[in-house]
Amino acid sequence: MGELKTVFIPDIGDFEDVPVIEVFIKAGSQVNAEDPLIALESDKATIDIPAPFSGVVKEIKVKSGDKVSEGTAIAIMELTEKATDEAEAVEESKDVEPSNKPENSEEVVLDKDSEEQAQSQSQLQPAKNTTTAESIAEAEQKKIPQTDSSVIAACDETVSSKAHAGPSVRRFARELGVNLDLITGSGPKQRILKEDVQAFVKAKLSQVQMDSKNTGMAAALDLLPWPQVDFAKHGPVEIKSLSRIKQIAGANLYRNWIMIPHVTQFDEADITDLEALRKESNTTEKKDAVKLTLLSFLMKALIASLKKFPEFNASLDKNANGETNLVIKRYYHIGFAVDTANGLVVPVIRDVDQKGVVAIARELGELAAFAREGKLKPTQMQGASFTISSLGGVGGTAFTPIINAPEVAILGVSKAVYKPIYRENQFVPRLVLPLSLSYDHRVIDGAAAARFTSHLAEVLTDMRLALL
Ligand code: CAO
Repeated sequence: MGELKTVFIPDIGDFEDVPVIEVFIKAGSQVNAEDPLIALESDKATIDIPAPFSGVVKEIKVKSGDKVSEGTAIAIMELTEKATDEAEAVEESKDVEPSNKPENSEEVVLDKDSEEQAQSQSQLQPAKNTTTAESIAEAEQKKIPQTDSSVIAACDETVSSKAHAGPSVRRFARELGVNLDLITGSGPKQRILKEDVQAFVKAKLSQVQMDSKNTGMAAALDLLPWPQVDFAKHGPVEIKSLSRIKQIAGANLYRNWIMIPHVTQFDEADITDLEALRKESNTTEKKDAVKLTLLSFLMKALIASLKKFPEFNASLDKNANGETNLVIKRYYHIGFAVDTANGLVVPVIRDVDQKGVVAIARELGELAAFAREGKLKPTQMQGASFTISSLGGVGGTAFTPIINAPEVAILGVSKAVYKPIYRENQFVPRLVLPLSLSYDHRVIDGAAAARFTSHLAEVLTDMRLALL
């Protein structure tokens, strides 16, 4: 049997008669040095009291609700061999460096963590080569706008004192300059773990990068700086990082929105007959046949319009002399936006002009399924000459899609609805499909856009025109 040692409440600063709010150990539990034994809640802070050494808990001397002060016995532990060394090391370090003793008890047992902490902190580093926590905190403090003060107010213990976190996590947060009050813990009883602090810092760093991009852009365009709001001041917040797809798509959308002078042309197509044909085909086709979707007919109709108006199937390009040319594509690869759980992806059906509606519908279904399962290959998302974004299955009457550079136009489609259309001296119910065509005004004039959507509407109304 190993040596029995009593663990006492260490120096907890000026606190006296602090209530025990949680006991983490049970008689017989194996405890490692630094594992929290009990949690105390003073009027200023939630403090975890960690085990000073590893061992087996023999007897617990406190329970929830007890009031304790420095020197109160917490438990009797049987030291393991490893623990004997640790206990001696703790004693020695106290003897050798009394002047280094931290001001409050939370820090007494923290030094063993420092190497591990430095490692995790270096993983959080941006591109720089420095590895210390100080450099990150310093960088963070320089980068985070000063109005966001509560994020970097962690050194002020009164700010984050109510947060439920252990001493090593508190110190980790302090070193990084993080206000624990802004973090929702993922541990038991929302205890803040080191990983929560790391995730928070990571999210903040990417926000800072975005902010500095915005600041650069704002300065270049002589815009007002982006508003800096400490949202947590106004109510509870949750920080969520964006999916990889959203980050990539977002950067592309941002560039395209800023760099392309967009105009959106709205129109409507009477698809009553087309829908009747589609429904009939779907019922008369064999059971295992592919379902013909509106989008597959739309792609076919689109090819007729792109052939009639080639500048919509084109890209701007600079030649070696820096002159801008229009590259008109004689291929028809159509991208279509797919809504997935992780964000928007755009698979591409190649050579749509050479395929029938059934083949297009089959490929549409397969690519949309791959997109949702995250199985699209990069080659299946490349080479589009024009893109369609269909929200028809979702709803809405119109929208302004963002052009997928280097294309020069994108067709948005909303939900078809029956409308009263005036024909031969009377109103008749017709199924009307809303079209929203965004185009690059450097390449396409408004009149050309109106002609394009009118033509597309005509083809959708009478698909025989697609054969001509
Ligand atoms: N009007 C009315 N109904 C429509 C319609 C339209 N324009 N388009 C589709 N529908 C109907 C379909 O007929 C289908 O109904 P049934 O099952 O009764 O036949 C239902 O809506 C669902 O269709 P769907 O959306 O699953 O299939 P689809 O071929 O029309 O579209 C796809 C496939 C991949 C484009 C679609 O699933 C999708 O992801 N759309 C979202 C695209 C998007 O997010 N765009 C926004 C980009 S900008 O942020």
